[in-house]
Amino acid sequence: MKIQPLSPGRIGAEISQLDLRATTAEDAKRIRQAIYEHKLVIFHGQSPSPEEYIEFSRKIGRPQVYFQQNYHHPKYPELFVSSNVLEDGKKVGVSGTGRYWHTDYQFFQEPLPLVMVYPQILPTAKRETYFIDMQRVYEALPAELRALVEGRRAIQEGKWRYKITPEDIDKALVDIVAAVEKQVPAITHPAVIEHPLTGRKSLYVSSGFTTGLEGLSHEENRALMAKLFAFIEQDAHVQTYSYQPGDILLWENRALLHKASDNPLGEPSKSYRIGIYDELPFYKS
Ligand code: AKG
Repeated sequence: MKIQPLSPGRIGAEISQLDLRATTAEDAKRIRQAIYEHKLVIFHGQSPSPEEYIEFSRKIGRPQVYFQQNYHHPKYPELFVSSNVLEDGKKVGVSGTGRYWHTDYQFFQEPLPLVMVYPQILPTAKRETYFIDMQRVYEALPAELRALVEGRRAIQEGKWRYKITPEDIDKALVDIVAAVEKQVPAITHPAVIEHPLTGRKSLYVSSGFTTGLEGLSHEENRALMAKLFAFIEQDAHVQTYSYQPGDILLWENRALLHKASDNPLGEPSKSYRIGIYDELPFYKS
């Protein structure tokens, strides 16, 4: 197995000379080290079956079963399915996920440390994932913004990203929102987190889930969030990955924000995602 960092300044490393199906315990250990070091690892030319893909995730950590069932593959609950392709005339998973800046499960007390994406059907127009390195963003944060976030807790809310399901038909929006709020109430995490192994600090906010900082007024938060997200999401911070058939990406949510590309022509698109717990605290407390 060979680990080759991308060119200087780029996030990630390519891992070659490995068939994921034959990953040994020693390979898995090196892959995990590479994730903590490079934040993103890229495998090319892979073709594991769903069972083999899940088996690989078990070598890296503990695969997650997503909290909402409508995202699950009907046979393999560990597979979070993003697909607009009917199978046997039936909808499978959710058609298009994560098309906004976020980091997975940020609105849970226990966020998801690692995530892996394996596209099954690539639309021809584009299939990309965009990344922002929040460790570098933290280091580059202007002093004025840094002073505002340092030592504060950020409010994280998942409810605005809830996807309407067939069971919601005939329900009032106010009742749907109340039910989602009950399931995923707003929570807080430190606005700046420290990596449990490397000690590197990340700015842990996203325009997808973060609605403000605790202790600030609504108006102060509106102004601050607009400034923060404009700084974070500037083009110079964004790295694009364009998928080729057989690619699998695995990255660390402690360090990176990500966003999936949209599908402008509505072409067939399908991906299997697996969230992975690495059994480390998400951040140093
Ligand atoms: C998500 O499902 O949360 C994602 O962001 C997936 C990213 C991708 O599929 O490109």
